[in-house]
Amino acid sequence: MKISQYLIALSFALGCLTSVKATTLDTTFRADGNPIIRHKYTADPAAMVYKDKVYLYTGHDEAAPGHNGYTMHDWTCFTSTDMVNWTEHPSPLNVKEFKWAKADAWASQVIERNGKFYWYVAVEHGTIPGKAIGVAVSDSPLGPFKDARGSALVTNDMTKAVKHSWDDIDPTVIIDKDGQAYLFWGNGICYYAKLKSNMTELDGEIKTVTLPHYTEAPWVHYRNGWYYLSYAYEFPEKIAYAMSKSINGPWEYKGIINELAGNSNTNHQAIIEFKGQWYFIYHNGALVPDAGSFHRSVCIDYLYYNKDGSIKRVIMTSEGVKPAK
Ligand code: FUB
Repeated sequence: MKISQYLIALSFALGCLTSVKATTLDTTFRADGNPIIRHKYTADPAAMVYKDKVYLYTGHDEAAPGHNGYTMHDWTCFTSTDMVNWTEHPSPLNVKEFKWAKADAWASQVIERNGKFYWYVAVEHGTIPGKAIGVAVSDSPLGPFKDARGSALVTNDMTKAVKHSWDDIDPTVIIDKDGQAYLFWGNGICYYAKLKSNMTELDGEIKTVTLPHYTEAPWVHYRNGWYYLSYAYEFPEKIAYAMSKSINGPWEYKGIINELAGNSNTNHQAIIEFKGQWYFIYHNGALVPDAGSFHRSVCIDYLYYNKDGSIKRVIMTSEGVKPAK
């Protein structure tokens, strides 16, 4: 059996082992391995480290059992000081906050700038056919978050590189060392653009990055002189990545970092460093009774680098990670 087949089989095995457990809001719980959240279905993780705490924001899968599609109305927020003991906070953002949108609280990311927190989201636009990207802002990472513009930041009529209407999804934002912020996003093609320092307007043209078998879910991070652009590869999705010395490229494709995550067609990663350790945060379809592509669950495993800066393949585990010191 090849290593990739073994990992897929392992992932499916994990998917059969974990069942939903009840908890209440504002309670602290200890993650009992992967998936880390077992009282609801969570997807599309994005994580931010702020003042020695990890803020984990996720989508929320609420499809009726057997429904073959996404039902997603709001986003969730969990915090931790050690990656194992978590506190769930009341949902800080619902798609209803964006009056111009009509549905679909899809993938998102929160980033801090000058003491304000900006939450970039993908939603379905109410009047311009297709998906769109919005941005909400708050003085606290726990919210409440308010629509920062009263209109979409990116709409389907602004992007022409692919023909389908859901190419404007999965926003991720990075602020470069010189203070310039960049927004990356896209399904079927990876778009990127500069953001103005107010974080709520694009600054200049929308460009594209060519990446092999790019599907969606870009995430950009920086380490030791390298920029890393990870993304969902093929469909069903693995996670692959490219590296560059500049955020404007050229990007060199480096390979797969995570195999199919088990019982879910999609995968969606966040990569963070916390207390000297790197983490790979993703989702799978491992949580019964409704486990699957529309009932996903967030997991965390370690991420390691080689000496040349390339990333080692992630080993998905049922045990998850140990408390960070
Ligand atoms: O959760 C809805 C969509 O599925 C996300 O936007 C994609 O990244 C995929 O995970």
